[in-house]
Amino acid sequence: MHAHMYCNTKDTRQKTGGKLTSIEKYELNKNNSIPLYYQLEQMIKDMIDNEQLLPGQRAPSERELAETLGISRMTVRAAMSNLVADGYLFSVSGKGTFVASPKMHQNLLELNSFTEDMRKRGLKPGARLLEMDVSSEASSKVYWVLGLAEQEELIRIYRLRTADGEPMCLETSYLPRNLFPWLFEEDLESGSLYQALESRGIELARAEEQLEATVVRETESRLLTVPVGYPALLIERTTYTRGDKPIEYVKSLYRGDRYQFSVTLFSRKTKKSNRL
Ligand code: 16G
Repeated sequence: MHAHMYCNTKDTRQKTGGKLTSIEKYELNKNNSIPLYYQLEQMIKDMIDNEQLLPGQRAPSERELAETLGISRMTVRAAMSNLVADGYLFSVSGKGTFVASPKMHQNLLELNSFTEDMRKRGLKPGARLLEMDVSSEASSKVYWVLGLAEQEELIRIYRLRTADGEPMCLETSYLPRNLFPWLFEEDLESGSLYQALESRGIELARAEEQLEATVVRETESRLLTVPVGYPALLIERTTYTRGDKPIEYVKSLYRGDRYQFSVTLFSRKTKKSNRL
């Protein structure tokens, strides 16, 4: 049974002769101030969470939803297109709308490499090395963050990261060249940058990250295989060694439809008291 702000469950067993289909269990609340398209979005997200709709399964059609819930097709269309834009559904032209795979859930408290992160999920990590060069023209911020003078050389690594072959994010990493001259010999397509660093005795201790909402631009759209203007998350990371030396500055553009980030927050009082 569900109890939601947007819909009440309705027992239609009498009407359907004992069969209770998933949409028929729901009823949108037409008298409250929450727009119907929004209520419908929540309802479909809920059906996905409850596994009434499974990844790869066809979503109920526009007509079916409109008729069963007694709302206009325009309202259904608005909800469905928002769910597509947010990555919960995807449409295949001529075939219909389907439920997307769940978003990647990344815990912001762990310092993981992309490779580790994908392996933990049982996915095959991959990379396409788009560019790798020695750069002396990065923005002043990069030099400042890495504690370098502006004439010093940086190694710039631009990679498209994939999970089971599907593009996930675009990453541009900068590392001081004088510390890692051997990096050019590493295989950064099938291998891991962090593993390469660790195998040379460089222990990564912490990273500082900033997250920002953005949209996908043209070149990125081709590489990430999503339309221009698609929602994305821009993450800037500075990674520090055990000796607290900043050794990596990365800008990553994650597909907004495939990622979800989470963090656990503690109350300031938690440390002082263990009371419930
Ligand atoms: C993650 C890191 C990135 C690092 C990469 C190393 C974020 C936002 N970024 O993608 O800073 O360079 O892992 O991955 O988490 P690799 O060891 O698989 O090459």
